[in-house]
Amino acid sequence: MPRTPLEPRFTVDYLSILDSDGNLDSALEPDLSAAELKRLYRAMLLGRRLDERMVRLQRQGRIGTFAPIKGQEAAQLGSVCTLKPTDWTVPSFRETAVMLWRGWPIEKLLMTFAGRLEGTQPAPDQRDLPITIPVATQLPHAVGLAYAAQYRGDDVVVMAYFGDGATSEGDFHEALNFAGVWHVPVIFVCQNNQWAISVPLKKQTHSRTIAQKALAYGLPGIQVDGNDLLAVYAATKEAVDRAREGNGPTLIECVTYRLGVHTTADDPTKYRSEEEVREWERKDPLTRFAEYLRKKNLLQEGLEQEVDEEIAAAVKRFEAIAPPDPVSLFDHVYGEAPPELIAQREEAAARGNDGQAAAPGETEPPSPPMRGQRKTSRWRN
Ligand SMILES: Cc1ncc(C[n+]2csc(CCOP(=O)(O)OP(=O)(O)O)c2C)c(N)n1
Ligand SMILES: [Mg+2]
Repeated sequence: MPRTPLEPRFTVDYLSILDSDGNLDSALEPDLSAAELKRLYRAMLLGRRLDERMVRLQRQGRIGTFAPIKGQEAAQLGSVCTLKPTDWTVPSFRETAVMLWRGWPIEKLLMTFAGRLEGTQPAPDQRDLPITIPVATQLPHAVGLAYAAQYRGDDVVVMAYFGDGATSEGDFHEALNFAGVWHVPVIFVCQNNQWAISVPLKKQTHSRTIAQKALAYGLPGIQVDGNDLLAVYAATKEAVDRAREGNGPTLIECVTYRLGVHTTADDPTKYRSEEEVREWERKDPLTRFAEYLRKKNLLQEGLEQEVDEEIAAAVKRFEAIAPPDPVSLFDHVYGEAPPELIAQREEAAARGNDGQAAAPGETEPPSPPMRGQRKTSRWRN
């Protein structure tokens, strides 16, 4: 049966500028100044060293569950560095390097992962949404922010971050659809790190690329080597310029790899091979960029120590902050707390900070348990 090919014929491009062997395509080399390159490398190193430190802090029980970024520094910094402070970022839960670049103090990030509410709150003038744990739910919010900016005529671009696993959620598709229909200034940065906890990419999608999903929604999509900061920068800069000029959204797929655990509660040896990890370690974005800088004579001596000292000072400040009142655990769960929760809150308040029942004569909790005996809450039944 004769058929007429529809025009335009769709294509998806792949961009790489500095490959894993350090070969540079100098015709595509972005125009970044020495100062900008040095700042970016410092930010990558800070992201990496803080990441390693945070894993250790979690292992020592000094912070709670944490999602490391190791291996994804180029994808995060190559993209976020193209924004102005007046633009918006919309993170998922694995964007430490993005947040550092946007000015989140280290101790605030530590507070976040220590379960402290104050850590999650952006400064009043900061245009970053807080970390989002429910996968992909931040994406419609990002489109909403971009829609508002367009409606008000503000010079604002929104950059939303998410993973390969998020592309299987309805929110991802709804966000891309609305972004396309409304032609709003939003950049979708997918960090395709090959895994969604233990689910590999091939079980996530049968598409050859994630970038091509943009075509279904009428937006440009590009796949880049996400471990190549120069390629991520070039692709994102183009997308941001396009969005700022009123020419709509873009989906950028950064092909990268999570070198570490999914979170500190995960054991990846159960589902992926050592060889696979070794293979990606060879493509490490940090060593690749360091080599590029070394060739330009821009690598600063003693930088690692300087960065470690910055982290150590922040850890000290974090640990000097008074612990939270345990009763605050009950805050912000419900708009209007149900009676069971109010009763539990009162019981906890009567126990005081050490978690023990009040002494006779002090306020009696409703049903004091024996010392060491676990009290079953009504929620559990
Ligand atoms: C809606 C929802 N479903 C399930 C989870 C549990 N969960 C947390 S992270 C994750 C995998 C996410 O994978 P991906 O989007 O690739 O991001 P990555 O963790 O690799 O950065 C899942 C299923 C969740 N947080 N939210
Ligand atoms: Mg993933």
